[in-house]
Amino acid sequence: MSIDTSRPPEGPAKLAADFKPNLLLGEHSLCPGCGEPVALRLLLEVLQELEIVRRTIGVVGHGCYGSFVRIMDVDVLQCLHGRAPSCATGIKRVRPDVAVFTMQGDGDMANEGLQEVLHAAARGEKITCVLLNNGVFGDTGGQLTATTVLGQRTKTSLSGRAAEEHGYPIPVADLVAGLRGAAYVARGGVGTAGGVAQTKRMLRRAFEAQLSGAGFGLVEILTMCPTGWFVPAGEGPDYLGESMEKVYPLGELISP
Ligand SMILES: Cc1ncc(C[n+]2csc(CCOP(=O)(O)OP(=O)(O)O)c2C)c(N)n1
Ligand code: SF4
Ligand SMILES: [Mg+2]
Repeated sequence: MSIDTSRPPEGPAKLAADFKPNLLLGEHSLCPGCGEPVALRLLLEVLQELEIVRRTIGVVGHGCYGSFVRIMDVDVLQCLHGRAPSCATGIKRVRPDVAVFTMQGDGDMANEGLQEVLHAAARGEKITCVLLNNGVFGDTGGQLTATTVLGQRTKTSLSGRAAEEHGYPIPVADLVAGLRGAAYVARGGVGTAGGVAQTKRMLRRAFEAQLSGAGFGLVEILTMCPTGWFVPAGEGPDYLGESMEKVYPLGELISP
């Protein structure tokens, strides 16, 4: 099918055209229906709207989102799996004038480096951690992570996660919200239009909390991984709502 580019686009195509991705250097290479590019877009929009693009440094972990370092026009470094909050701590302490964020998956943050984010929050580091939670190690083929919900099928729990065998899922945002040094903690999701708008507001508030010196911020974002979930791309948002959102309710847990 050929696309008539002489006419203004409608609907979702218009939404995409209206976005002036001057912070995006190219197309992402993630799967159709993946939620992580949506989260990236929200993050970039917030940096633009707060006018802090040129004084922001990101620290990216390892997962499918790791490839974003090639297409985002923001200063970023990629660190060892799970270690982003410590790298971000170092950057922020040396450069307190910049805004520092991490972008990590659930495998990266909750499996490989849970102590990192907990200690950074307990220390009250003035950084913003962004957790892209899809309940699987997406990049390595869809294995179970610490956030996989009970009953969820993954490559390493083909009959569904069972508490007796695999233990219970870890609610990262709830853990962090219980620590004194945390100033802003919220959980959003990109499975619905309302969730996308809410998540963007959360990201904005988290950066505002950092910029005002209030303390540590975490925004957990539930993202679709249709490939790892064994569902067609178009069914990812429904699956997200029926599985993960039931276990991980959306909303702000603490705010300044
Ligand atoms: C120390 C170490 N262990 C394991 C790996 C392999 N590895 C690379 S990406 C990845 C999956 C990350 O999953 P997640 O953070 O949830 O991101 P997603 O791919 O789901 O977006 C793993 C296990 C690695 N690179 N380094
Ligand atoms: S495997 Fe999952 S997280 Fe990775 S790009 Fe595909 S849909 Fe996204
Ligand atoms: Mg993951």
